[in-house]
Amino acid sequence: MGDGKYEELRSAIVEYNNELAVGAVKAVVEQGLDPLEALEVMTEAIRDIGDRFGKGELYLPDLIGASSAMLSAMPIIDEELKVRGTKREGLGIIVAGTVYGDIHTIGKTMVATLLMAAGFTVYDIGVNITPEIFVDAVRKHEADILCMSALMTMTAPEQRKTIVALKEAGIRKKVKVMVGGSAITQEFADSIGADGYDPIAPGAVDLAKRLMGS
Ligand code: B12
Repeated sequence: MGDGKYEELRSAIVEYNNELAVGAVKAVVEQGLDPLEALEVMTEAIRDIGDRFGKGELYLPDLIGASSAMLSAMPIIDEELKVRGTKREGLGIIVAGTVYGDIHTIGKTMVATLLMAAGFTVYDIGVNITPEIFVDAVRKHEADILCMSALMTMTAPEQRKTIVALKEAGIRKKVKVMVGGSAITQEFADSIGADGYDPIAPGAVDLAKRLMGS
């Protein structure tokens, strides 16, 4: 993949340029190139950024910028995969979001980005997400894991409500639930019947792998 076909796409991620990322992925599709290769290029670029963040060479805004560029291009890749009838190989499908009443996005975006970089397919559905919207997203994307973030003591109970909503929708057994955010503790996670908790984003990746049995 070092033959330059995807150079613009790579640049879009490392330059945190959402518009360029969308344009580059559209060009990939128009040229009939492989959307899975494009995804791999973006994943490699974001992995580099994640590594440099880990070494202290880059900072949180870099991680968020790269993640935002990748996320803006993802719907086009997904659409093309659907058209081609291709199933994306990967570690698993994850729906991620911050709970209802809570607009803190940074930690959730970090977790989503690191999960993506690790090879999971991640649908980051944003912040202020109601239990109903979480349930719909889990159904729509046939998620293996639901990843919920909550930063405030006032919003932490929304994670419990979402787990109840998954049960009521009859899909609790089909999806693993992992929870986090600075308002959450292991004790709380256990008390609401979550499948896993971790206090830090890199731990979230190991946790997701464990939940997938890999
Ligand atoms: C930045 C910030 C904001 C920004 C958010 C910007 C944005 N777009 O995200 C703004 C200014 C908008 C904001 C608003 C508010 N905030 Co604020 N905010 C913060 C602050 C300073 C940092 C949060 C943050 O981004 N941390 C960095 C990230 C990387 O950490 P993190 O989210 O915890 O995520 C890490 C882990 O928790 C984990 N993780 C996260 N999610 C998940 C999920 C899973 C599954 C796993 C495994 C792990 C995991 O991985 C991440 C990386 O290690 C905190 C202070 C603090 N100590 O947390 C207050 C804080 C969270 N805010 C607080 C409050 C009260 C508010 C407001 C109500 C203030 C107000 N009066 O308006 C509003 C709430 C608005 C709303 N409805 O949500 C309180 C909450 C108190 C509480 N315990 O309930 C805090 C703790 C500040 C304080 N000490 O009072 N806030």
